[in-house]
Amino acid sequence: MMKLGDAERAAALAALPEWRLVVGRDAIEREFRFSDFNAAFGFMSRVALQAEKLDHHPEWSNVYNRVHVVLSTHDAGGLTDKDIALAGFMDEML
Ligand code: H2B
Repeated sequence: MMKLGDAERAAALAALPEWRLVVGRDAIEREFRFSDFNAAFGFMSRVALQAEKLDHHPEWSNVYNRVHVVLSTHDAGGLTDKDIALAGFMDEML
């Protein structure tokens, strides 16, 4: 699996305006906010099923109605198209 090059990275991030690069690490992050815990956990459940299907898993944490997500491909040591695909899926789930 190949890490994204500079041009691919710029194009991918332009298409994911709610996501930003993590400082000091080759990863992207986004904070999701929901109406309540039930909505947040429902989102996490749908993403979890997709993550298993893709065999690609988020680093995330949940506090009540907030879900903080970091995506990076551990096997590649940085951002790959798998992270971009999972970020896109999460955005579509809203
Ligand atoms: N998720 C993420 N984010 N990065 C990986 O490199 C990764 C993963 N690798 N999920 C998968 C699982 C790997 O460990 C299994 C064995 O396929």
